[in-house]
Amino acid sequence: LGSTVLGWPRIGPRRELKRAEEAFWAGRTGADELRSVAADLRRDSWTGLRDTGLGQVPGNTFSFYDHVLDTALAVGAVPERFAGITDPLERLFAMARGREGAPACEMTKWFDTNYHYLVPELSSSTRLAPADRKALDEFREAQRAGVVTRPVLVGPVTFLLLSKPADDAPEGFRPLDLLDPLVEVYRDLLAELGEAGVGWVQLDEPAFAADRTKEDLDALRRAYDRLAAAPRRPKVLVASYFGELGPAVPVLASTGVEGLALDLVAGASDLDRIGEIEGLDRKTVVAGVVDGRNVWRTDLDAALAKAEALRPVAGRVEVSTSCSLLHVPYDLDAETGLPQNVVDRLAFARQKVDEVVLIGRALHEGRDAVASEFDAAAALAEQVRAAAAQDGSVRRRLADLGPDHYRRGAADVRAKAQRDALGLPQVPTTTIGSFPQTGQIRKDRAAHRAGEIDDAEYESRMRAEIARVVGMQEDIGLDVLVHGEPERNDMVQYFAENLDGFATTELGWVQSYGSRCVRPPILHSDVSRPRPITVEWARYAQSLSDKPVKGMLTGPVTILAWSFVRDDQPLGDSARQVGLALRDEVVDLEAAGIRIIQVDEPALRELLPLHERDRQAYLDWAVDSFRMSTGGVADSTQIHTHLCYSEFGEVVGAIDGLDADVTTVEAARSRMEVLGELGPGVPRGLGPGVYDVHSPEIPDTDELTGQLTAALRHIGPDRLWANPDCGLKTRGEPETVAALTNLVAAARRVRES
Ligand code: THG
Ligand code: ZN
Repeated sequence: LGSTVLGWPRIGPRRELKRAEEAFWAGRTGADELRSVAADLRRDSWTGLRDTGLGQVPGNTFSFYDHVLDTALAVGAVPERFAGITDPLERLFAMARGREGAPACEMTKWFDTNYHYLVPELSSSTRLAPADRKALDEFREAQRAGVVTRPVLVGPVTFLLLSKPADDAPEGFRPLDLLDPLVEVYRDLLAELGEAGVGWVQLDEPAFAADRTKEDLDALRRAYDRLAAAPRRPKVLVASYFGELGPAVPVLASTGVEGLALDLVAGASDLDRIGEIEGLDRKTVVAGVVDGRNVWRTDLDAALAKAEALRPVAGRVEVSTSCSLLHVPYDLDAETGLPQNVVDRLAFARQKVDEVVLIGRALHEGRDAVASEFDAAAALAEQVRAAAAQDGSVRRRLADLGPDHYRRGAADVRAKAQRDALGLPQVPTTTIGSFPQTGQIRKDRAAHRAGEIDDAEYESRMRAEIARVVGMQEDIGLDVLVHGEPERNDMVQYFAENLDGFATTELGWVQSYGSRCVRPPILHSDVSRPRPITVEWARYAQSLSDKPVKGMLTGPVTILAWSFVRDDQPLGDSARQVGLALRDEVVDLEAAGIRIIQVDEPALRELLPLHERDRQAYLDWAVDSFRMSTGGVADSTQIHTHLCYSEFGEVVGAIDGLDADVTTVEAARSRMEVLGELGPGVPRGLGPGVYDVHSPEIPDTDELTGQLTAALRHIGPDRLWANPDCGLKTRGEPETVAALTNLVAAARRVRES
């Protein structure tokens, strides 16, 4: 096996795959061109990884969209509505993106990362069978390029645990019911790979890093006992990541698989009990000691010590990343604008591979063989540590905060003060914040970034756009306006660029879903706000209207959830620092005459820890940091928040805890069912989104009136708000105007009745 990495990014160092796919989808290019870009990317990945000196290169890490979708296609789990599409590429993209009469598969978050996968749909009638041969084809393709790879597939148990019952599945059907037939399919796939000369295959079972039932563990044992007994199979490496494996370690150790990969970054506690586990002495244990989720350089000696700790118990030890490198940018060397003291602390995917190779050599050849590299890395780390200054004033301010800083007046007292101050009608109409980003706005922002237009020119163009958007909202007749956010590229990146303690990258793209990428900012130091960020834009927008214009901010949890965060202090401490910086902004907005301030937390639920035992502590600091950011305003100032989902489950209590005066959520697709959950639990203003902004269809007034009327069955007219279910950034302008006009008409009808 040798030193290795569990996976590799696929979008291309310059987002080549994204460009090729979007050109193909738009009909500008054909499938051959797309396939050829993909083949080049695969070849470059394989040869590039081989040339680093890794002992083994992972295969099948490429994907046109998503590796869970690829696995569904490999085992024949194609929902009925796509079964008629014969062209494989067309079918893949139809499942991912939908087509006329066949809506796309649901997309959801890959564990606690910012990657999204497509949810397989299974039913008792799903005929599982080996279908496409992507893993095999790519193994052969790599072989032709001179590289022997270890094909990676999602393991059968995780595949089932991530699947959902198809709409037509019989009552009581559970995906896990298909374990035996699915394992038979994997046996066939393994046999094909074995016959083609594959030495090792990697089956990923990250579902076991979350809390699992005894039944799940039994399924794991049953699956791998059966797979281990398969004829003509390659050696099997079962990989888990994103946390400790806990009780799954002895289960896997007792099966006949040859290898086990452990995440010793997020799941280092697995080492505590490793000595008691029987059967590991017959296995290769892959020590995931280089963090695949974050961008910091590895403490090489500490990582080596973890790998060494496995030596007495494991048959053989190899070194790897904690998880696939899908979650980090390609190459630090491509960044030219980062400060040197930050660069000295960073490692992106390519740099992490070099670290794996070094630690692997230290493990097998002795530290002396790589002493100069280890010592140089340690010296640099020491130098960085010595130079790192804590921001004393931030820390003092945080230490001085008392309970009053987190607390506002009683909700009913605030409601009365706000009624008097704002004079809004019943069922007020508003939007979530962003308005369509026209091509011109994007061009203006790019020209400003490139220095082609100066600050004054940029500001005047953005002001013109704000004036246009405010005028448009006045014409439509909305009650609470927004400035439209033309100056923002992304709701997290924008704040990171304007706060001290964050760095932002030029090429640090990470796949979010399909062809969509984000550049997560890097939180490297204590956070503070050098100067007001949004205040002048908000003041200007408010000067144009007598109606309240909302101030718009991104909340501390979301800023952290969509950034690379510090690993030298608890996340809660970083959240409080961001919360304090936002508090200054909120207070300044109020002083500038802004009467309604929205602090969005769409990622509140995303960051929920995988293990139940960690959740309350998370929710406590999440709520605290939000309340700190909003706790500095008068009772008459109205605080809004927006959450991008409609199933609240374990976060209902926390949403109540945020104590926002108005909460807007997604609800259109669930026909207001969400109000059953939130209505009683959150006794303040509520804006259940009445139409789905992700669809280009224009909702008519009757339909919107129906949604509002349905909402009124759950909450009173004094608490209900009328709004779309998310920001309008990705919509076109004509449809936006039409939809909002109907929304205003619907709200008027409801008021009259
Ligand atoms: N911002 C950030 N992270 C996010 C989201 C976000 N993570 C979760 C969720 N939203 C992911 N959704 C998206 C939606 C659209 C895009 C990316 C993630 C997107 N990206 C552009 C692209 O790939 O072309 C690039 C955007 C840019 O120029 O910065 O469209 O909203 N931080
Ligand atoms: Zn939203």
